[in-house]
Amino acid sequence: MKQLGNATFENYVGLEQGLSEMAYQMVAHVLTLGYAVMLAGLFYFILTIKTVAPKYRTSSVLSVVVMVSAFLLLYVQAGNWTSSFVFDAERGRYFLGEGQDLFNNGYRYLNWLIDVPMLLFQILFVVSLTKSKFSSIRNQFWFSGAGMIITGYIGQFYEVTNIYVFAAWGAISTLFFIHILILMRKVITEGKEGIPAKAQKVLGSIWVLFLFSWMLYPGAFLMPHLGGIEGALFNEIGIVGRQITYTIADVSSKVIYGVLLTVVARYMSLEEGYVEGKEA
Ligand code: RET
Repeated sequence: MKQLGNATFENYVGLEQGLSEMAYQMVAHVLTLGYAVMLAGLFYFILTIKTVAPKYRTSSVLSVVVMVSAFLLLYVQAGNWTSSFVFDAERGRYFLGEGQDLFNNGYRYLNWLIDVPMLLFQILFVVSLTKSKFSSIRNQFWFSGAGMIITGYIGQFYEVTNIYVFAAWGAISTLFFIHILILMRKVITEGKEGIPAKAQKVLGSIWVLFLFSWMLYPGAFLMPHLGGIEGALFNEIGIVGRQITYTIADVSSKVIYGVLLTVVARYMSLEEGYVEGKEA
């Protein structure tokens, strides 16, 4: 019998049922789409930096940091996928390759360890807090951001071998997540005070986008058990579903979020009389 240790469910499916051509390719393609979008976003944030007043530019710089790290890690994640599974012509399916690396989503988690604090920090350079202290919110964002990711990272190793350990780490991670949601709501509510109506509207959309996109991550974490424990999604549908979910979440929480923050900063810059190219 083969021993897969703490491998994630993708490997168990790849060992026993194998993957169809369509499932294997859809994952390869969606991972490639993910890093391609990050590269495109990188250019967007560099090229639009001068459309906002200097005090808002740290937000664009942080988006650049996020794009570079996400591009590299998603590129490696895609390589991990294509090297883990090998096509078996006799059975007409892809199976876990003999002597190859196993597949693990850990690259993503370590990417989030950089990106989550950056994304949370970023909004503080666009909005002005009316009651809360910048340093206090920043430190709480970083503390809970890192806590959420590290506990989730440990948990994901147990998704097949020990569902209780998996659930326990997931629950601790969720507590940090709730703390982040409360903080973000506060930041957006305070940030809306006294800014132009158009900017207020976009900030409102940022809150909705934030809620939607960040909730997708725990969904993808739970994916193999969403159709019942080792149930209806413990197969290639769950595998493809997980990578599509992660990709939608990544594009929304990093790229679209950054674009919307640039739009808010642009409205505020115009309101403050900033004219592109005419800097003091
Ligand atoms: C985990 C573990 C299970 C419980 C929860 C999680 C939340 C993850 C989140 C990740 C956000 C990542 C982002 C990355 C952008 O680069 C860790 C899956 C609640 C919310 C925004």
